Amino acid sequence: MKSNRRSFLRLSAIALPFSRVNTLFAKNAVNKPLVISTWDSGQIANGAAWPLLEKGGTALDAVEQAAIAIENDINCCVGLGGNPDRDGYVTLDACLMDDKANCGSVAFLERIKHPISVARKLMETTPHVFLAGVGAQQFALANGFKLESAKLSPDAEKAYKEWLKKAEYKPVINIEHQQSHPKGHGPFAPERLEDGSFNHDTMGTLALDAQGNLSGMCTTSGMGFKMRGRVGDSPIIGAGLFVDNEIGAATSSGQGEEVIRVCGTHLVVEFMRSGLSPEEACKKAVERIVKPNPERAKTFQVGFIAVNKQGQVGAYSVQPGFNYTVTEKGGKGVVINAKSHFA
Ligand code: SD4
Repeated sequence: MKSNRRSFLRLSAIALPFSRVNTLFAKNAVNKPLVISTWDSGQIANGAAWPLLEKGGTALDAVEQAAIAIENDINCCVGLGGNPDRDGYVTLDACLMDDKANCGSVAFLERIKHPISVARKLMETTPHVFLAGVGAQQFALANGFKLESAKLSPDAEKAYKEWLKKAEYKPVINIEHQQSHPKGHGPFAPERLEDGSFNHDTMGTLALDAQGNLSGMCTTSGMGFKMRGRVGDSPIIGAGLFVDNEIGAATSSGQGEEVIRVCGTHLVVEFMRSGLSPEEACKKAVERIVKPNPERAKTFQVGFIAVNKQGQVGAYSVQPGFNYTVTEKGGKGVVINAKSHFA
């Protein structure tokens, strides 16, 4: 199934101003169950998570189902249908974390349809937290996951061919140290796609279940046309995802390098621990990212979403254009535009 997620979901969602939604939430001492996901494509993720949450299922099962749904969808930025790296291979990163600080991650995983379920298997059946590359694939195959074709989805193939026309990669010693580039975020991948949209749409989902427990997941094919072997924030616990069942949970989307630098989602949760609301905590984490180089920050996007133990939600991003989807009582997803650092 191919979907132009942004346009389809915008039509199918009701956009409410953030302040109104938060007021609704604030009336309830604990607003549960609920599920929130990055972007308006969070409708797909939340739509898969909600039936479980509504029936009293666990937040962990709900976020895994959210990931599976979006990994099944053909889109630019999650799952095997996503854009490849600059050598033409789709490489997937995913992680999840539950209410007991159990976590599992996989990175640079190829030809496996549901990296999230490999991450969960790793979490539940081994003493380890993180597997990468060939080892992650071997682990998946040994556990019954099927090796999928390496063929690109038609959209990804088209986008890759387009990108190849202008790709100007030349191996340069220490190129990894360059932070700015006229074309966007470093020489590794374009900051924006041909149509002008930002080159990312990672799916991060956070759920608070009826028992009041939190879990989260993050799944992505990473930045399109990235360097081979490059891993972003998404599978890194504390960067792309963090859950502390006493406090809250956060996940991120955008330019992963910037999130890794500040241990972004761990920072958001720690700001909530100090008493900030989810939105305030996300804002402070964005400010931490922007502060070292405000000029450079004008060239990239990072967005955080967060939920606290009371079921209040919030988000903040570097650039305008970031949004997220909240599904709670009634099961209808609401898309909310995040406030941003730059106008
Ligand atoms: C990454 N955070 O790999 C991800 C990018 C993203 O869809 O948002 N991709 O850095």
